Amino acid sequence: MNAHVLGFPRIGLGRELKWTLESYWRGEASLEELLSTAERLKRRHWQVQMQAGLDLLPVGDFSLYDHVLDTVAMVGAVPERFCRNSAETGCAAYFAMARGEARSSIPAMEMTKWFDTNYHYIVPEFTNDLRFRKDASRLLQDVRTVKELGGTAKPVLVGPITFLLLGKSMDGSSPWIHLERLVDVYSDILKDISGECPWIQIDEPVLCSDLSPKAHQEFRYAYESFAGAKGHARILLTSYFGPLGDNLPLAASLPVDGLHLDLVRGAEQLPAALEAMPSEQVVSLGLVDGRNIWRADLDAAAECINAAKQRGSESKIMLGTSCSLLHCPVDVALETDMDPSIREWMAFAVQKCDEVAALAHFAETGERNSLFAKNRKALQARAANPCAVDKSVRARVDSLTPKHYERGSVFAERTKVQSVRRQLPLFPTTTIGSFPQTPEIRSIRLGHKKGEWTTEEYVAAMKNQIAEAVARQEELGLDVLVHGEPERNDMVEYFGQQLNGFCFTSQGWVQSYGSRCVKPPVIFGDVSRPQAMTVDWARYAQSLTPKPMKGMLTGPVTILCWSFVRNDIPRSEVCRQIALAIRDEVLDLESAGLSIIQIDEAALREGLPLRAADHEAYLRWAVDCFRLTAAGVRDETQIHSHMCYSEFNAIMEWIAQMDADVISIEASRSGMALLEAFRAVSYPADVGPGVYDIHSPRVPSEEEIHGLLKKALEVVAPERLWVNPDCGLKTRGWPETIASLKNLVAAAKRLRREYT
Ligand code: THG
Ligand code: ZN
Repeated sequence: MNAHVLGFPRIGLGRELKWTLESYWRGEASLEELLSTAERLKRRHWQVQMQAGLDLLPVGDFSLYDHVLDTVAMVGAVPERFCRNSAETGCAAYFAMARGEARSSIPAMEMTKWFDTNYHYIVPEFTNDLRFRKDASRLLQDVRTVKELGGTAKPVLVGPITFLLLGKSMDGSSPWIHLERLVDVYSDILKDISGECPWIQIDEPVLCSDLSPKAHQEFRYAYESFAGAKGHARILLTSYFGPLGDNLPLAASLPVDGLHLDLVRGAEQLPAALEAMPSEQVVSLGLVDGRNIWRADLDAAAECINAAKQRGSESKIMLGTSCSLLHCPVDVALETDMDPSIREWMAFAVQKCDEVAALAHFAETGERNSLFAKNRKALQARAANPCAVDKSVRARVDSLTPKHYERGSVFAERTKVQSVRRQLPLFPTTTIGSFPQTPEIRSIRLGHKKGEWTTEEYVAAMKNQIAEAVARQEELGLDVLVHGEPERNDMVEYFGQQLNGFCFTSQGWVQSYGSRCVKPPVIFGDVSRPQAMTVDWARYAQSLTPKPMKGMLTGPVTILCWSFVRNDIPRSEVCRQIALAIRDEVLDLESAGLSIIQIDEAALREGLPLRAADHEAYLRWAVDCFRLTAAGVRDETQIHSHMCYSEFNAIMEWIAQMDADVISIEASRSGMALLEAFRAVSYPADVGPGVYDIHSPRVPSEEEIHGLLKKALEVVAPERLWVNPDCGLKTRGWPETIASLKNLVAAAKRLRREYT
């Protein structure tokens, strides 16, 4: 029986990778120190898996920054701008691709969300003249290390079709023109490693998305080529993040030795898949959820194993996680502060290895070991927990009527009575919400958390920070101000900490991109709001200035997407509960005198299902939940929203249906291209297309911002256009923030002169 995980979290139990990377980037740690930390982490992770009793150890799942970027490096698909300085190879070029090269102002490669997760990958860039060159040295080295440790290595590669479909063409040429050469490079790599490994895992999560006939054809070409290159090794083709659906006939007919199925999100596909797969092919059952933190229902998983066994010999089965464990935290044993009765319901990466091993043992012997009993007991306790159900919350959701989702009047009417508009100039300037989270701010929050600061001291220190941020904005001449969010660690965690139904890990870090991590809250019970969450800070900030201050909230869909969510009721139901809690906060802010309230839905696009056929159902409830939070206010109150990532052209109609008065979006990196979508649906309300990229410390010139605004005006009417950066500024420093905002205000002023 082959038991395996598709990948292990790489950030480390104590986020060692993060600390070493950041100190290396600051020039404090040497390359040797960085690499030795990486080596230590890899070995530790293999050891954890060996101790759990897993047979195949993934190699190549670890990365110093991102596994898609590793693939770029492995196949030599390095964009031209990083090749000029031939002295800079290896790590320097690698990190230049990830983070840009400040000295020579070479911009980084773009990053975007990995399917519908909160993880970001580096987007491969394709040009007509791109050349490939194999570099599999790291992979080979790791294979050898695993051998030394006494394990069996299973190299993990991002598949060529997924690689091409995730990349972007920089010159209009089709990425498919590279397939043949790319397949040659992969074949070469397979030849290098096939002698050393019984199995090679090739990840093609795009198999769980809508594929064109062209993609189907290219799949066949690639995997038929690999069949000739793999030697004695066997190829495990993995699908994950959903069922194969209409790609099942394709996947089951490719000449691969094994096929991995996500049986957490695609539980229902098992019978059809078993039917479709050739009898000699191995099925890898992805039964342990790689994306959530709940203990597995091992008895239910055992049913699937029994069904798969009926197909014949048990050697035709592998046991695994649904997807890589990259998306879950490392070890629940560290959570010593958590209510132990709730902690009992959870399994992080280390515990999931044990679950996979227990299932493999069952598949082999028919025996349910002690972990089965343990999980059964925990699941029963969880189901019976009184905290999971709050009758008043359920009743409130049940009593909702269509009018709870409707503002008093349509935008055209509201805009006439929104007094804040009379106060604002043409092209009003604002920021998205957060200002730099300085070391000082972090240390104030930490001091308070540790009890070193009294609450009074903490509040006073935070008020100072807010006052400073307000003063800076007034000095800059911004029109609509924000308080800067110094009190917030994370835009989701902050709200979760104040809501019922949530609990928190202290070490449950999950990689977001590079060295950056998030610590998603856990939603285990019905959600409600015991008291106001942001009103005191907002009221204080407004009291400091005659200019309008925005009340800043995170929307329900984003809170949902960036949490670990209970799996005993539908996500849409959880989202509606959150929406009601935020709605109450919106109304409290309004009563406190805030005339503008921003409800961010940074993650709305990311939550979009991978299959177009599922889009409408999701968008219906997601947009409804946003409307539910906003619809209680008077016409006079202006509702703003912000969304990250620009790829939402396809869902513009739905964005219009959110019915916000002002929406700000990321746009600078696409040179305002996405605004065309706003024209296409004749978007009725105000738009603030981001005029500079906050992901880089680069200061945009007034000229450049002015140019982007002129471009925006080709699509957006002057009286509808706002001026703001792409996103919040929490990861930036003050010097570049001030310099950039100065130019932003100057560009807006120049435009005003031109228009009056
Ligand atoms: N919160 C959550 N998810 C997110 C974002 C967020 N996903 C998308 C986007 N924003 C990702 N961006 C970031 C930016 C910065 C950080 C994490 C994700 C970050 N993290 C700190 C770190 O790794 O040092 C830890 C956070 C902390 O100090 O509390 O800086 O905003 N949920
Ligand atoms: Zn954003």
